[in-house]
Amino acid sequence: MPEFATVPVSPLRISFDPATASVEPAGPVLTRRMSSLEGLFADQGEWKRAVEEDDPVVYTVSSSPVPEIDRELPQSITTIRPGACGGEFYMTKGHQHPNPQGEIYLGLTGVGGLLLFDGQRTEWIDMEPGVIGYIPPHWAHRSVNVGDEPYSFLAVYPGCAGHDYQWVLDHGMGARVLRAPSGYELVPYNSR
Ligand code: S6P
Ligand code: ZN
Repeated sequence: MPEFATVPVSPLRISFDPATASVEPAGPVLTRRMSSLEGLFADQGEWKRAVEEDDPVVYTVSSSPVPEIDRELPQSITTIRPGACGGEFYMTKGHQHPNPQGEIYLGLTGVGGLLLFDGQRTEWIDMEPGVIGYIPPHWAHRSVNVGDEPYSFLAVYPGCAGHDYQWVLDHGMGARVLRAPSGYELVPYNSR
């Protein structure tokens, strides 16, 4: 018998309902409203106005019951609502994994993008249903909904990876994703 650090999870069949952005069987569900994205949108005045008006939900993260522990491979489905704040598309907070590990995303519904930043280089991967975006170790990552319907994707990552949100507050993401006549445009992070 192999030795497990903790009690192992049983094999699972997990289904996703795009209409409710939920998974079954369900694990933790995280709802991020505008107020939890302080300091991330360039237009802080517009961010404050949105928080005071109705503090809209920007995204949800529905996790399976697989825990974030060593040797396990947790999964979650993020659904970002359509919208923008000061012309900047709705997005996730963004983070780096302090225990550097690769991660994969699979586009499920809508259109969005995966913004990656390693402290020097910025990369952008267009995401749509059926596209796999690969996040190498050490790259901070943020997801953005650039469409007019919910954008959802599956994330699969090692349970030992951890999440560092302060790194993005300290270093930015290299670029911002703005509404543009052609759909969207990437501009340098500190240009606004
Ligand atoms: C976890 C993975 C995703 C994000 C989710 C929300 O490693 O990258 O499940 O947690 O998309 O983004 P954030 O930046 O708020 O954690
Ligand atoms: Zn991640």
